[in-house]
Amino acid sequence: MNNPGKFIVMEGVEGAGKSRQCAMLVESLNSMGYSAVLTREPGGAPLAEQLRKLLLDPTYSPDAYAELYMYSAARRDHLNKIVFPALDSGKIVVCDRFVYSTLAYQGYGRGLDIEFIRKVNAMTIEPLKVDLAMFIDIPPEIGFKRKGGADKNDRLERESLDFFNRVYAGFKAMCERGELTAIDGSGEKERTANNIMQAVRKIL
Ligand code: Z5A
Repeated sequence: MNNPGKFIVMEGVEGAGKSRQCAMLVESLNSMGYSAVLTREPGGAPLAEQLRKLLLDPTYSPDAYAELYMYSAARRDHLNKIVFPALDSGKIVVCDRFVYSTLAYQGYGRGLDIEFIRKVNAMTIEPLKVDLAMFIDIPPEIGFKRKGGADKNDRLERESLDFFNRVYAGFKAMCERGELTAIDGSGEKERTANNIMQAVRKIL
């Protein structure tokens, strides 16, 4: 798919500042005269948001394969309902988390085979092309400190620091492979936003 629009992804561990940075980026792009929209995964569309609630609810305990397929189902619905139409109309879509989170959490974190996840991801997003995928680099301990600790009502945030360190290592491995562009997220929000804009300008 040769998008008339652009598809930009922001990844990071909990508390890296993704949500804040995605909102700041969309605001900056719109003030520069582009037409940019903000969305997120899991979620972003009505059915996908319902799946998000189920995925984060500590009542349930899906195994890694069940998680993989639920995130993928939410993703396909989100792409069909929100992302493809926006890209077709020439918009810049900024997405808070995407397929790299599946590799990091279900692959490096939960231990599913990375190449298998890559195949599922490729089939799920067909024919989308990602224009830029960034990773806000903050280690998990700092992310949780920024948030004032993990949210115990969130099924995933109940996981051990060991799990989040594996997730972080997975994101770093994707940066080394050139799949993700690393953004230093250790400074003030404005500094991180400047680093992000430098990367985004290259694809505009
Ligand atoms: N997941 C998965 O397993 N597989 C998948 O395929 C996908 C997702 C797509 C939900 O994600 C969960 O789904 C997530 C991965 C999994 N699991 N967990 N755990 P989410 O994106 O909804 O949840 P989150 O990652 O936990 O988001 P978050 O905690 O809101 O983090 P954030 O968006 O990166 O941060 P933020 O809300 O913008 O900022 C957090 C705090 O830090 C806030 O108080 C800010 O004011 C502060 N902050 C931000 N920037 C700074 C700087 N620069 N300095 C100081 N303080 C700052």
